[in-house]
Amino acid sequence: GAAVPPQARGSWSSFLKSIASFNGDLSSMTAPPFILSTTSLVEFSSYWAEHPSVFVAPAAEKDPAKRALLVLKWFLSTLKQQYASRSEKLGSEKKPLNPFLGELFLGKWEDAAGTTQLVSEQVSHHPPVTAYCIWNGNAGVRLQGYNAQKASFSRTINVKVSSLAQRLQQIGHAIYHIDEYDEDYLITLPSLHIEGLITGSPYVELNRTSYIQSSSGFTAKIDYSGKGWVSGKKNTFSATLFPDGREKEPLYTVDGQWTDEFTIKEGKGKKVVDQFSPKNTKTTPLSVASLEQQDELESRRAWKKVAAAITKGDTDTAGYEKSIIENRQRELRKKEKEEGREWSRRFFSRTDKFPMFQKLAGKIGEQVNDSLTNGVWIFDAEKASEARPPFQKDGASVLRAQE
Ligand code: 0T9
Repeated sequence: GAAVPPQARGSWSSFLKSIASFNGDLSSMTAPPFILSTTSLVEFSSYWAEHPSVFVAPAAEKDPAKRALLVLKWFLSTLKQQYASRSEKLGSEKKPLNPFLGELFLGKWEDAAGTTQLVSEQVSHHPPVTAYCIWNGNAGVRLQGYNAQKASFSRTINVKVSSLAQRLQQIGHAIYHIDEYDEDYLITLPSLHIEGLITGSPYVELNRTSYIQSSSGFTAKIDYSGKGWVSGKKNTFSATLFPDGREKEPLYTVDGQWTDEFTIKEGKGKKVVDQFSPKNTKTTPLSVASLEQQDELESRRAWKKVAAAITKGDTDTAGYEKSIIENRQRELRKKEKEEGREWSRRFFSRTDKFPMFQKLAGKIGEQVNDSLTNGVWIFDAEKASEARPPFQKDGASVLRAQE
């Protein structure tokens, strides 16, 4: 494989052997240094709003069906950032840093859409679960969600192709809320698999189906497919938006590639009404506080030394610095256990009731599976308002960045 550095070939093939026989989770395996990323998984929540004006657009639409369409358009517009941006930037998917419990990633986007704010917190370490809330106060929209991944391995041996892929089911969900219409959209997450493992240049492909269910009576169904054996383009999807229960009568159809461009058509697909090009649309950079101004639990500050060592290719120092973080975490857990308490999450709370979720999930046959995510997590505005700076006392909608 061309992507594996010559000196790493041995370690890559033993890594592959270990994961294939272990049949388990890549995130828990020790991977060779060349495939390590300096970014923690807690940062991935920011992919939901890298086009802030697309994120807030639904709030300005008066027609309920068109509003649901704009929510679908925004969701589709996030896929390239979510699933292909690292491969594009780094040449392949890399193994993210595994966040510690309580790790935070805070930031904001400032652009034509005003200020859009992000709070992401690692709410569980075993299993790893990230919760997030993203909101824009001017527009009155808020996205909150939490997620974990469940892994399994598949091996396909074909006459020409021998492949090893990791399949990941995403557990958890997101809810997009619009204040003006008091409307909620339940977003389920696509399954994915990681290909390119044999050649050492892993990348993500999406598969199966995901949904967006609105409280206003619309369902969006998105079917994903990749480059098939014979034909088909990579990163392909086909989506329909229909009134609940009337799948055969779509109001809109969206087709294309989530990395390239897609077209929105009316009804079963005649008249083009809109299009979007993830490929040609610039993202707004997220601003985060400088390292000195960050809280100790903020990701980039906490992982600073590990990241610097990875960048230098200094595996020993990276391992040493990582063990300092891990030992500290072990001590904290031990102390909590002795004192009979739990780590208190800064922005999220565990809940056993989430009526809106239950209501919308029922319509698309989804279930809450809290056993895989160590609970169901919701943004806790009260906690957020009590949190230390940069969170101000005057309510959760006011998150000011430090000057
Ligand atoms: C939520 C997203 C998720 C996180 C990542 C599977 C994966 C960790 C989870 C699902 C985001 O909203 C969307 C995008 C990409 C997903 C990651 C891709 C990936 O490879 C990792 C896993 C855990 C690995 O690190 C595999 C290691 C492999 C690249 C080489 C050994």
